[in-house]
Amino acid sequence: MHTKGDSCCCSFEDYKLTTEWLMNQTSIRPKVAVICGSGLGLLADGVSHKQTFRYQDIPNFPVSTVPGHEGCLVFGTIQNTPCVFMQGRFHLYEGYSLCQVTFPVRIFKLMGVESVLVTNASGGICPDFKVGDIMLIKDHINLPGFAGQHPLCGPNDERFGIRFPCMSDAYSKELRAVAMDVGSDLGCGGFIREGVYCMVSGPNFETVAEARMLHILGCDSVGMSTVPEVTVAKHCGLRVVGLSLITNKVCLDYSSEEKVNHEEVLEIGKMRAGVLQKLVTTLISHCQQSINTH
Ligand SMILES: *[C@@H]1O[C@H](CO)[C@@H](O)[C@H](O)[C@H]1NC(C)=O
Ligand SMILES: CC(=O)N[C@H]1CO[C@H](CO)[C@@H](O)[C@@H]1O
Repeated sequence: MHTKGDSCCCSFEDYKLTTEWLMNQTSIRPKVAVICGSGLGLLADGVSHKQTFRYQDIPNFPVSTVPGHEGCLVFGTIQNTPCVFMQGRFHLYEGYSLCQVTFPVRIFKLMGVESVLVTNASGGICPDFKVGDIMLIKDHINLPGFAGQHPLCGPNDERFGIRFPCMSDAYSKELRAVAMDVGSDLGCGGFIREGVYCMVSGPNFETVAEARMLHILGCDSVGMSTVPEVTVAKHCGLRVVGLSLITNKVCLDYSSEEKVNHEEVLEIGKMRAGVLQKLVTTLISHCQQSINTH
């Protein structure tokens, strides 16, 4: 068992116990897991045969503390595809260790999940991006990882994956293409983009100088999540697709009077909730089909 702020890793037995507990409580065997970002918890509303577990009731699960993050695992089916939604995730800035942040991903793996869909709100750095754009994550920069804050540091458990995993293709090219097609079919081609997501630890938003640095480094958007979960998912062989909703423009200019705030992030999340829900729903069934045809 882990405590908040502790850097300890969970043992395989901890992951197994949580998995077994959940599999005892639900007969749903999810194939797709969706991690819902800030203000995007409503994505689980379209689920049938819904079964909800509060994080606090699940053995070993960390508990979420951010407003707008509900803190539940929702099991159910979407167009006959069994899936699990994580409503509310764990952030480094809350004081969780990266083992805790990524704990649910390994539970998903042990439950038989094959694809993970991550969503997040992020700040747009690419000057062409507009508020409300949906960015398909093509690649990422793990800035905390550069400084040793990496979820795979420590003894490697081969039951999950190899010591030195490849990260150059973390975001499934195939699923990105599917997402692009689905997006245009839904008539949102105009605001679906592709780009590089950069993770910072937060909790403060970037300074102007930091934002300029990220721009120079090739980042198209910046946020405080997603990368640890994706890294652990890729390590254990899960397919990943990442959608980042651009909820604000990061300020690259000292003369600008605009200030970003958390309420704004939640507001834009609500505005695009409908479109994102359709996109996610359609993607889920495509994830499943493309696995079945492999
Ligand atoms: C799951 O159910 C089995 C059979 O009832 C029981 O033996 C086991 O202790 C349960 N495991 C957990 C973690 O609840
Ligand atoms: C869910 C999540 O991690 N959201 C974060 C994504 O990035 C924005 C912008 O930096 C943060 O405010 C959110 O907390």
